[in-house]
Amino acid sequence: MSKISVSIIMGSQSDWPIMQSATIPLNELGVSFETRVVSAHRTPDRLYQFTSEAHLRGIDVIIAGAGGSAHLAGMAAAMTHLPVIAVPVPSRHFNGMDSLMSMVQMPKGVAVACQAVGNSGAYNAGLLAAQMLALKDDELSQRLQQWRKDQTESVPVEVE
Ligand code: RP5
Repeated sequence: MSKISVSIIMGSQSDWPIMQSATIPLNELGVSFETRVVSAHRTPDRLYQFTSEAHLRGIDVIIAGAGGSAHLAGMAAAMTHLPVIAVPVPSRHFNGMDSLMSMVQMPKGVAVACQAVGNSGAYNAGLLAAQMLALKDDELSQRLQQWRKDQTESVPVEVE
C-alpha cells in the first residue's frame, strides 16, 4: 500500500454501511485511504480543521457522504481546493432525494462531483477517486485498465 491519498468523510457513523462501498474498488486497486466522521453541522470545527490540513497531509481526493440536508460535500469543497466527490446517502424520510438535491445542485464556482444515491454511488466514488489518482500514477493506471477488462469479461453473454 502506498501513502494515504483518499479521505472518506461522512456526516455520521450511521452513513458507514453505505460509505463502506467506496472502499471496495479502492482496496481492489491498491489505493490507500482513511475514514473519518466529520459533520458540517455537529462538528463544524472538525470540518474546518480537516479541510485546512487535508492537502498538507498528502490527501489528493476527498469522498464526502451525507444524508438529509447533505451540505457536507459542498462545505468541504468550499474550504479546500482538493477535488470533492459527493455521495448522497439514503435518508430516513425521502429515500435520499433530499441528499441528492443538496449535493448535486451546487451553485457555480464551487465544484462537487456528485454520484448516484446509495451503495452504487459510494462504490463509484471510490472508483472515480482511483481514476483521478491514476492520471499521475502509471502503475495504478495499468491496474485500473486491467480491472476494467476483468469487469467486462465477467459479464455473461448467456442468461442463466
Ligand atoms: C447527516 O444526518 C448524516 O450524514 C446522516 O446521513 C444523517 C443522520 O445522522 P444520524 O442522526 O444518524 O447521526 O448529518
